Amino acid sequence: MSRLVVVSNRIAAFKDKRESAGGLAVGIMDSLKYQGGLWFGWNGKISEENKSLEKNHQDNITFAAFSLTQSEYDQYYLNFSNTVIWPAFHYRLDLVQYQHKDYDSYCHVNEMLAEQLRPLVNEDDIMWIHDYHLLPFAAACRKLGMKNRIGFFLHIPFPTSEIFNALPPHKELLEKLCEYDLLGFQAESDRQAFIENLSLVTNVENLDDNHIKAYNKPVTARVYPIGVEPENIRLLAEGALPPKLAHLRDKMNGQLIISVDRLDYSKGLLERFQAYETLLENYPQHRGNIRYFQIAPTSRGDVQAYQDVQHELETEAGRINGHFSTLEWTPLFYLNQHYERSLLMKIFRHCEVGLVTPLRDGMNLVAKEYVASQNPNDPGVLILSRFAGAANELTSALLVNPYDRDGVVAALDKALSMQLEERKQRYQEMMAVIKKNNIVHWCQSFLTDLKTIPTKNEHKTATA
Ligand code: GDG
Repeated sequence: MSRLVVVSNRIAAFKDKRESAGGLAVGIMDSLKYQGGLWFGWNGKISEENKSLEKNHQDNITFAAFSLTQSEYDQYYLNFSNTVIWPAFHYRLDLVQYQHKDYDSYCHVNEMLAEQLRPLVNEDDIMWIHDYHLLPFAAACRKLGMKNRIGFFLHIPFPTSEIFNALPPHKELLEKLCEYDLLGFQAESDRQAFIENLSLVTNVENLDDNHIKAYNKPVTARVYPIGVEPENIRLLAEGALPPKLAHLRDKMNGQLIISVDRLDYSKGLLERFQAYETLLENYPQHRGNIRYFQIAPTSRGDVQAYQDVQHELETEAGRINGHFSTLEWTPLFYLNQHYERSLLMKIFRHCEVGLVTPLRDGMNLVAKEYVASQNPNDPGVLILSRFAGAANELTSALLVNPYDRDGVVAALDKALSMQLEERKQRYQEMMAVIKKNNIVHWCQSFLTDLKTIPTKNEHKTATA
């Protein structure tokens, strides 16, 4: 059996326990264990001298981690990946700061990584590359003569042409993406946006539904909505709350609203705080009876736009609490901290409403985790942004437009007063999808396609 080689910006630490790793890391690790293989990624360290790979072997998997120099970290990671691609792909051109030298570094790092990886890859290995830091990775591998089957999964949205065209290297990026054999997207809208962008810059031949030919290269572009591990989440969520928290929950009468996000401007945290404020303003019957918990661990704290949103949230949380708090009641708990995964799932289960309102999101796993954590006999209600990929599957959530404050407020009021029958019905409909499209299904369908689609080489031979 051919081995699987996974390449991602960050590598899961080989010592990560299964219970504490997120679903994505678990899904990939399970595929690697089954097939045997290699996980290649950044160890999160910055080092000027040490360019040798940090290697570990465990459970049939070799972990090979590289470090970045300070200038690679600044230009490839902070600037081009996180101050150009991330904001643009989340429709925030106002936050894009493009410089040629950052794009050059981005391509250079991709080439350097391909060179480091090449000696570790066998001819018949299949390669699965993850996310927006590595758009040109297959092109870099092809330049080195590597003929392996290479697939790519984009975890974030793919923007429409009005946005994508604003990126100076947009044509080059599209051509480089066509060096992959398989391109995976979270949602049909992302796949369509990619094809539309491609059609504007080159001739695209439709071979059949998902197979196209562009720049004379065959590419398969398909949708694979990422999932979670519902059974594992259920087990974590069912466990007892730590005693202090259980005591706190008992003391807190009334209903709880929970949101969990990396602290990121794409998640719509500020708009959410404002919607909560309007709820308290317009529906005074909820005052004193509800509490909203926002867990938002700092993310990409070196990027200015992330520091800005963090300050804005602190100000807003203080202002809202200052306005509405009483001696007995605090309406909003803003927790800028990271919590253990197993605790998060328990917290989800104890909260009556899951409020997930990103302005734009590839999928949003929190929405699925919230539902999978619920007690089937007394489930909470999910409020979900229609701009999250998850909204395509979780159609029984209360779907909202996060830019429509009054709409979010009305959904909050509806969720807080929803009867058990309706909550159960919606929960069951969402669980059916979550169970079917779980993380194992996601890994397996991507890898089955990657192993079976005609590759660029086979296609050349067949058409020669
Ligand atoms: C990208 C795409 C796509 C959050 N806080 C804590 C914590 N988390 C966990 C959540 C969830 C994960 O992080 C976040 O996943 P999301 O999907 O919600 O969002 P991104 O991080 O932006 O992920 C996204 C995803 O890739 C997968 O393809 O869905 O659209 O943007 O699992 O639970 N985990 C722990 N402590 C925290 O404080 N342990």
